[in-house]
Amino acid sequence: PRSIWLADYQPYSHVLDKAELCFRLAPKGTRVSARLHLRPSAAARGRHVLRLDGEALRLVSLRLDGQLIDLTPDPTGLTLPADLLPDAPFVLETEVLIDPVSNTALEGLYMSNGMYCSQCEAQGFRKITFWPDRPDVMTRYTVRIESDLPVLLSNGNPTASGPGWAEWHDPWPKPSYLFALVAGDLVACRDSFTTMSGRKVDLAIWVRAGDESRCAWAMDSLIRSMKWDEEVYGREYDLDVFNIVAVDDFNMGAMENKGLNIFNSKFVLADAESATDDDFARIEAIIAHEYFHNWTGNRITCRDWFQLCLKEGLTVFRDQQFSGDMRSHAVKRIEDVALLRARQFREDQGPLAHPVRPESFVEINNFYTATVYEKGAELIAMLKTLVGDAAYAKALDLYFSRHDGEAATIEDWLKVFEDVTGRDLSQFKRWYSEAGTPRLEVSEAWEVGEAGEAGVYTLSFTQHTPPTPGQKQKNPRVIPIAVGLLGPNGDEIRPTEVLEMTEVQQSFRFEGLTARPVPSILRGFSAPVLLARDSSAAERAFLLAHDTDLFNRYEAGRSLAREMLVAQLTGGADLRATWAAALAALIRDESLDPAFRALTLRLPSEDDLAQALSERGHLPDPEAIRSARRAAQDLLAGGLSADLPGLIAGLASDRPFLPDAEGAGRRSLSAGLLALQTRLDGGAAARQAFDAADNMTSAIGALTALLDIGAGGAELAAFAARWQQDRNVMDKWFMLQAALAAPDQAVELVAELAAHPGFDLKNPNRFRAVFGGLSANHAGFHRADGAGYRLLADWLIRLDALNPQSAARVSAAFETWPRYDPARRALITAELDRILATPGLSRDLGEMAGRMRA
Ligand code: DPP
Ligand code: ZN
Repeated sequence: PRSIWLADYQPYSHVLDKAELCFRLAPKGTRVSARLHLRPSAAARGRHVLRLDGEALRLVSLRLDGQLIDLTPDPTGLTLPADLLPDAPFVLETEVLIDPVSNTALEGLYMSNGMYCSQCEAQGFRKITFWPDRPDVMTRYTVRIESDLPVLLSNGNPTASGPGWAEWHDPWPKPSYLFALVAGDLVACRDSFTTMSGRKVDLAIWVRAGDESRCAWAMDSLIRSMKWDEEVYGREYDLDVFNIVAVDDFNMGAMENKGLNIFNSKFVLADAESATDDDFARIEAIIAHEYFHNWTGNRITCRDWFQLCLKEGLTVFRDQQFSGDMRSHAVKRIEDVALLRARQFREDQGPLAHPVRPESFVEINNFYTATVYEKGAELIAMLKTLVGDAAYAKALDLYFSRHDGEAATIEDWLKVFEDVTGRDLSQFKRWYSEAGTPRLEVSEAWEVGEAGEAGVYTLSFTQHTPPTPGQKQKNPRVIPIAVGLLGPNGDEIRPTEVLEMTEVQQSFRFEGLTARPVPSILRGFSAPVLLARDSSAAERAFLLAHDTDLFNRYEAGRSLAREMLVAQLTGGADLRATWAAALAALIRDESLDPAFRALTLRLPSEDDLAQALSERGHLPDPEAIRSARRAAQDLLAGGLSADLPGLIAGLASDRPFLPDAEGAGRRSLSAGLLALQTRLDGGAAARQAFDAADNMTSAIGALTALLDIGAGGAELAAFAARWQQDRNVMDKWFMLQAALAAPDQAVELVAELAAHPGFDLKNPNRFRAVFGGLSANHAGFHRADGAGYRLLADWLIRLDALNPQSAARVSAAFETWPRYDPARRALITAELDRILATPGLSRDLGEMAGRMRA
């Protein structure tokens, strides 16, 4: 398959002035009629061929200005020769037949539990009808749907309906990837929102009968999102209705189609009994994310798919700001950075590393990555840090006014910041074009003053970015480094200041100090870099106790735990006592937010440790990592044994469950402590907690603690008996078992779960629960005989035949292979080769396996 290059971008030959679509829905033969009002673009005047994309379509008829024409499509579309086309506006009418029932790829129009549903991002619309399926071709759509199903939805505003039909008109020009259609037997949870200019918007969340009681949180989140975007970004909603639909079979989390967001049901439905605090937080964030796309993505869209980060990085940044405002900024930042490191840093260090704005792709679906999304959001955060809040706000206002209704680029985005601030951002732009995580080394110097005089403290930084696939040479980046200084007694003696590094090597002096300070570097994680600093365990413990920047306080604990474990695994100094004492003090400190304590209590994951070892040039041994990590948990549990029952009891509450940040924090710390207690009491407390749980968070916390010590059989059975009819809840049951099975049992257990009657290869959530669970089980997946690799490859090949996009996504479990020992490397690459040799392999999985193998 061919690579597509950013450098080859060409504007489209024609302008699409408006379009009318009619869908006559039938499960195996849906008839789609399209009328495209086209004219040659100014640049292409003087006749040009017209190329329309189209895949898996049966062309019934094609008419040009009413005249039937006889053309045969090729496998990827239809070309109308130049001599057929007028050099003036014309109307092209097509009629095609499509087969939603057979569409297991879940791209285009498909069926899920008797409901018709569409997914068009990135290139699904070409599976619905012949079309210029590219984001820079925007037009106004009128849609008619004919079906006996009671609920018929599309984008924009409803204009007319009758028995068996409905019509919709979207007044806002949009690219085809934002098209949506839903038809089904659905019920609505309704509310309304009055916008800042006083327009009333009807809100509806459409679900299956029986799920109405689980929509309240999503609706509440939607209303808060609409209000927040008005208050913080001045963005008002622009249609009479806003519809959300929940669907069980969905490749992504959710989709921001104009006025008709479609959601994976697990990111909509929630109540205390069936959803955890994490689910509630994720629903709030994703509802906000998709809503925020209405301006950052829909009103201003992307010129081409290389600009994906333009809408995704910015919208992730906006949803992170929103969640921080709704909850705790420090806690949210800690969680976001943990995710960035676990997924994006991992991606950057392996064969799938790519720039935030890639230069080429074979299948764009393979670039909906942590790099484009999460690192893309970090770039926005850095820009905001560099220019300041006021200039950021001005730049965004200019972006919205200058580019409303356009398909824009990263160049356009950076230009508004340059115009507002007068800064030259050409060096900053390297963050978009160069892949890889810069490594920032720090050294320090202290010059004591003469008697009675102040001393000078100097921080020196060196940046280096290792080569990534296709990019050997790296250039120095602009790195905002937020630094504060603490005095020997723990008081802050210099508040946070942002140092702006632009060179390979740079020093910064702090004058007028009376004693040697302790530096708190990269506060708030002010840049997505790897901070390499040889500081002592004592200094990390000091910062864990005193840092006034909560993120760096957490970071001190995390790095202390990591250094302690790395030392255990590589024969370094024994730091366990320092670590355990520092952490125990923090856990007992009831003046600290429980959510913060819960995050700091969490040890680096086994995968994090494998990454840390590999960064230092060691081969990670999955079994040894697991043992060292568990031994550390035992040590901590032992040290806290007298306090645990009291601490846990102190966190209990008689109030009914509320999914707020305060309650979530308490439950999170309680679950962390219960996991430690379970290592001491064989599961007695956890069993009690499971039986007493009146909400899903507490039940899952207890079950996790039990499974982690190899217990929990009875609880698993009880859980399944209660929830077997609930797809989303049962995903947790599948996932937890796979992720927490003992390493020597994980592969067999996962094979059994895949043979379970509840396993459904057509449901992406269930596949991810089972096989994402397997790859999250670090020691189990990396079993020395390669059985884990073999099992995953077998199932990826099977899934690929049905759903290439999901298969490709899960295949990234193999991306870490270069870290491991030669035997494991050989086993993984052999599985990648086996995948590559599969006849009929998809472009999606083929590109992923090929890049991992290159
Ligand atoms: N639905 C995905 C998202 O919102 C892709 N746009 O990020
Ligand atoms: Zn998005």
